[in-house]
Amino acid sequence: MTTTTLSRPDPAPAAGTGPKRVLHFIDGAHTAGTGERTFENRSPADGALISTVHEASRADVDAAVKAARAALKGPWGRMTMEERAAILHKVADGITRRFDEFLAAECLDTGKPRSLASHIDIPRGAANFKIFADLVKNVATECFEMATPDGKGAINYAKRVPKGVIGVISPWNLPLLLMTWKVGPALACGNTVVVKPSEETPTTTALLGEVMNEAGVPPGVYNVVHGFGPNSAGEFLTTHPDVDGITFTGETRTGEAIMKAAATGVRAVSFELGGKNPALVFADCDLDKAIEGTMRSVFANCGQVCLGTERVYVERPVFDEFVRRLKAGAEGLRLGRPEDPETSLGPLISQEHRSKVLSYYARAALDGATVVTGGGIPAMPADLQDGAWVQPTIWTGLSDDSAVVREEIFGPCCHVRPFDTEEEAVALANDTPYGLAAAVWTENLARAHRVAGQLEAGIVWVNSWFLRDLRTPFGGAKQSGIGREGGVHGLEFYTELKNVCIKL
Ligand code: NAD
Ligand code: 6OD
Repeated sequence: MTTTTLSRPDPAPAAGTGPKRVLHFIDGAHTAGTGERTFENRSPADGALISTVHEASRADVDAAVKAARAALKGPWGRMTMEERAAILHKVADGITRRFDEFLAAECLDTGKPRSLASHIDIPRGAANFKIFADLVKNVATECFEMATPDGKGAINYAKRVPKGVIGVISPWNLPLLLMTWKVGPALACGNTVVVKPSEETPTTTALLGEVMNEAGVPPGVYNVVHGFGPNSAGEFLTTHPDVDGITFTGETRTGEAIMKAAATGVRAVSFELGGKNPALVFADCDLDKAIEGTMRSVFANCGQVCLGTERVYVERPVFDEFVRRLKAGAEGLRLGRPEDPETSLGPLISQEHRSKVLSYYARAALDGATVVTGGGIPAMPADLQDGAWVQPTIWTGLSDDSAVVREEIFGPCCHVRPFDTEEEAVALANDTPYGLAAAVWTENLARAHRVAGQLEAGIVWVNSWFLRDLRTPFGGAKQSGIGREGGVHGLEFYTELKNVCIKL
């Protein structure tokens, strides 16, 4: 393996310097690895080449896992919880100190508006380390005293120990946020990690390696390998026999493939998967709030949020007004470059994803939808012609069994359908194989409790969206996930519970 002395891959090439290389981060150093293949990272906004990314070979993944194993047994494993927590606070501070670099890198890779990433992605990247560093220090375990025949008794107490080397596979929609959402608790619990970020968004994982070194995280605790899924870094990592657990965020179908890989060696998995999330808008809601929240839940991050709304059910008396106002909101969105403060909607992540989203736009027309607004490719200025732009889109009139209403699209679009009774609304919302999130808009407190209790979802928002205390459980029901991360709930995956029985 060739280890370069490159201090870091510059995520935002300065004007005139051209695209950079993004390397793996193994055992505390950026490295090109042994893999002979590279791939291009292109801007979704204008198609320009951002960087050339090295693709990990099986040997590179093996080197990363070995480094993680050595660090687990070595310095990281020997530290006290307090020492590890103090270092993770420094990691969070390092992200905050280099906020602008992270922001530029994330916006370049994803095309998302700076206004969004500066409020959500980067602050949460830092918070994900602090919250779990603080949390693990306050977790109690159980203790039972028991009687024994000799009358002297015994004490049983449970102890949480790190699970080991954790494979982290993350998606492209909120790259730093979702990757650190796993790395934070994994490291706080004393594990070491090998991260395989999405091939679409490699840069902030590489930059985080720099921050880890600056914060004093020992080499080998945090490793990154780049590449794709099948027959590439993703598969090499999930099939590696020395990885103790795999935490994955991404599509449900990918989760199935990873679960098969994890079956060999009976490794634990934690999955945050896809969704087809409903919003229920009752006539007794505050319509201003419902419109504002639904606008965000449908169009934020160009609809590429797993928790986003793609199915809106509106009680008939307010249906026409709701559709009219949502249409006005969608048509008021400003598509543009991430750095333009006026931009409220960026592009989709790639041309490939745009083709998928546009295939649903075509399918909606074929299935007889009324296109309230959008439905195609927007006219963009000459310098953005090669970007992955789509129009924000609203449909009505589709049948409940249309693929557009049943399948996750992951684009800036939704179908709006009227309902007449609360019972009908709940049945429609639950008519999906997914169970990630739901939103309920009502001013009736009893109804809010009643409906939230019946919805089959990991999180139900009432009169809000994307609002969440990070100490709460996060995950999906049905095909939207396995397990819960967040708060103490993540400890079920990131630690092993050991019982110690002491005969007195
Ligand atoms: P994806 O499943 O295509 O890819 C996610 C990651 O898995 C990438 O790093 C990819 O390279 C890797 N991968 C793909 N095939 C693999 C394989 N066979 N073995 C190992 N790794 C493999 O998902 P995506 O397109 O990056 O993200 C969008 C999807 O993620 C949507 O379905 C969305 O709902 C879901 N998502 C869910 C949550 C959640 O919290 N539930 C959050 C964000 C995104
Ligand atoms: O907020 C989070 O912790 C989280 N996991 C959000 C997921 C968003 C999906 O795109």
